[in-house]
Amino acid sequence: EKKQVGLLVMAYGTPYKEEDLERYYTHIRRGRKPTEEMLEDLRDRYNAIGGISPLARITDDQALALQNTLNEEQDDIEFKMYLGLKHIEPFVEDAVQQMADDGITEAVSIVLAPHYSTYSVKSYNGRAQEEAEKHGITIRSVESWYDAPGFIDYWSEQILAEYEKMPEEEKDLACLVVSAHSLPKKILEGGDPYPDQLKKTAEMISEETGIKQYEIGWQSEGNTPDPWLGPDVQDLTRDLFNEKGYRTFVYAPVGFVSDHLEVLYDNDYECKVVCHEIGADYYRPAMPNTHPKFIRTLAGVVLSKMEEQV
Ligand code: FEC
Repeated sequence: EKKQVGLLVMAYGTPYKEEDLERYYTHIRRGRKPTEEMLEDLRDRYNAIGGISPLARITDDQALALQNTLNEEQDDIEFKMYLGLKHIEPFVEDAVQQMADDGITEAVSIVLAPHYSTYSVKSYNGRAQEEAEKHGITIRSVESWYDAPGFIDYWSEQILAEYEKMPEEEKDLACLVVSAHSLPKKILEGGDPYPDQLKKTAEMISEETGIKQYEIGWQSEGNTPDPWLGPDVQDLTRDLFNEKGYRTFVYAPVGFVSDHLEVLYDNDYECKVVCHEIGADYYRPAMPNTHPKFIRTLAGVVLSKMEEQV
């Protein structure tokens, strides 16, 4: 009889249908309702990518593929997957409650975001731990996997595939923009590792691909008065064009793992518009989604976590 272990897969969440938009946005804003104007602006962005985001389906597929890969790759444990979302149901707490109802006492968790920050991964893990304690469930939580070799390999291959499309003289004037979601600058006061982890991901990709012309950027910053981590990828694009003479930009939003609003709109629409305006070429490698190499990488990360002493 195999040991049963809960596999808590946590991710951001997205509206399932247009009517979910307001409560979803309100949850992201910690309970403060957005103004009609803010809501309209967000609705327009979703409409520009086809109405709703493909994220819900992709997240489901990733979580299921991860469970199946884990169960195929070893014989001692049967992993049973529970999906827990940050901003819409099934919430992280719902998933842990369901584990308790199913009699799970031991679990491992992973967030579908590679870099650790007090704003993102810490909050997912904290919510999971708090709920788990109520039910006497032990959860081993993966904190980050931004440097997992398979993850670096995935991006390196996809990025090189984009460079393959360019004639030699275009490559010489191309810049790789490695980015993650911006966060309020105040995270830096507490020594948050987020910016360093993004830098490390970029360095590892540069080493593996041999691409030396690369820059770090931040994207998708929120609509709040706080100062956010910069440079923003759009400003960065203009500056690099003007100051360094780059004529081609390859965007690698490595802080995300799926095709969703922040990539399909913020990169594929907004960055593309900037490139168009200045007369530069735009490339964006494919997101990991359920690519087998990516899912196997996550499975490896989960299995290493299981081997650690609790
Ligand atoms: O539906 C979709 O396809 C896109 C889902 C989506 C992902 C995502 C990832 C991250 N966010 C992070 C932080 C923040 C902070 C704020 C914020 C605001 C929004 C809004 C939408 C939204 N986020 Fe998000 N984010 C996604 C969607 N995010 C919609 C609200 C409109 C807007 O500001 O654009 C600002 C909160 C505030 O206003 O106070 C902070 C981080 C990630 C990457 C890590 C992760 O996936 O957890 C960090 C996907």
